[in-house]
Amino acid sequence: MSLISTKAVAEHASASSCWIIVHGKVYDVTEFLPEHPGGSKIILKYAGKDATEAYDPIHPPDAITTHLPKEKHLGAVDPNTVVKVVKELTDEDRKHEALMAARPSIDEIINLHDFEAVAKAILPAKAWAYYSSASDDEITIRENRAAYQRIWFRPRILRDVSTVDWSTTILGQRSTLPVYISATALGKLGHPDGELNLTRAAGKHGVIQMIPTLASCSFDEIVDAAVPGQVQFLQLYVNRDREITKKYVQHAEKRGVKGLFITVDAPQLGRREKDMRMKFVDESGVAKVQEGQDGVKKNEGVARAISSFIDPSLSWKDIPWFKSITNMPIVLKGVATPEDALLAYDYGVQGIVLSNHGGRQLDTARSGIENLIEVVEALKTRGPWPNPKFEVFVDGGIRRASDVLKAIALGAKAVGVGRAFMYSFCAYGQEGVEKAFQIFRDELEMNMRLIGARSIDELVPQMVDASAIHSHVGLTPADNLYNTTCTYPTHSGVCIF
Ligand code: 173
Repeated sequence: MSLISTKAVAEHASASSCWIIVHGKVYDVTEFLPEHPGGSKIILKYAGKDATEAYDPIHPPDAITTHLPKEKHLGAVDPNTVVKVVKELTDEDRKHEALMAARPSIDEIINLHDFEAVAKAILPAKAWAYYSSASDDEITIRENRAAYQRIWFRPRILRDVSTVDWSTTILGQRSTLPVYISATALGKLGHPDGELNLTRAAGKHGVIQMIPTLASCSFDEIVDAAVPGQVQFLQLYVNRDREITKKYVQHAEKRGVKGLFITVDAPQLGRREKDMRMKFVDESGVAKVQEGQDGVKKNEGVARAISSFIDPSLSWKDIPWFKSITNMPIVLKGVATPEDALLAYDYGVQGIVLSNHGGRQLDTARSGIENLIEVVEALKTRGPWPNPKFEVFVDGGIRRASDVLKAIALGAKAVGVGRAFMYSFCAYGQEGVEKAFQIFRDELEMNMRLIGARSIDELVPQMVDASAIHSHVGLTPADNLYNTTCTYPTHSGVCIF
């Protein structure tokens, strides 16, 4: 195929004929304009030009090649016609650079909340809004923290805790921590290497990463970045076109993925209002007046705009089909009741994640840790507990090893952490994620000694008092250590928290 000059591309710079360049390839997106989930306006901004930089944080590299019909793939750009332009820094880029330079040194980070505070300070407003937002009044996201504070320890003493071991297995795979990296979408909004920060850190430290369907990096990039023997799971959003899902799942299995986590709590995405408001604020922070003009619904933030492929008709009837297309263990992510936990068990999947999607879906849904207690009781009706054939995981709000230990004492096999790891790489890249693992290790060692548990299987329900867990009103202590009690390090005399 002959090469296409940038001049030829520039001739197609309108809605009636719109060509764009992504990663050195030219695409005719004219007919796709009205279908683009993010609206036509954003594409038209790059009509006749190279759109790679805008494309990259939001789409995996293969999104355009898989979604645009082959005949619209026009060919490669003639590299001799490409004028290298030095990228002009926007005000936002400059601000981000200055804030990154003013970050506290990573040595000053001592707990996982600190990463969040730095991420909040340094992230572009859109990225922070997307990552931190939760649905409606954000009651559930707060409850995810508060619930752990309604559980108290009953520590045992004099048990010779000179050595403690927190390693475990998750779906039969070794893990150095009783914590896995849960899926979070769009990693490049927060760091140019996106999810690869997690992969690299996880490979180095023997932690399991769950690869998100909606990662900014492509699935293959993430698998390619793993070291030999590194364990990865896949989080799955089920496509309306089941052939696409089948291919994706089977490709993942072929590439060595060891577990399939099907998200079951998002037939429609929750309204994350922080994210929704961002849509209509332009770079200068001024609200746009003619909102909705480009076909993007007013109430759609980044996530909703790219989630239309998710199939709301997904049902229990699909489970046998999933079992027929893969031999990977299947885990349902987003279970919230004992009724559904028992259905999952009876449908023969290998586990469940008790999750409310980080508070981003149904607001005032209960926390995973609260549901765990009822779910374990229900599962005991199906045979001896713990059941080697069925693992229960919990995610949402976990920021401390003490949270992890509470969940395990109450019957969780391991816990998922999403945002905290993401914030650690937004703030400090791979090194940040490694530091987050180190914080977990330090806290696990200390807490296990103080509880009197030398290994994960010595964590038993008698070590916690969860009698207040169902009490949703009253004097739940605010999680305000990081707001009021401690003072944050200053850098160059400026406290950025
Ligand atoms: O929570 C999310 O933001 C999420 O799961 C998602 C779903 C679809 C598109 C992007 C993100």
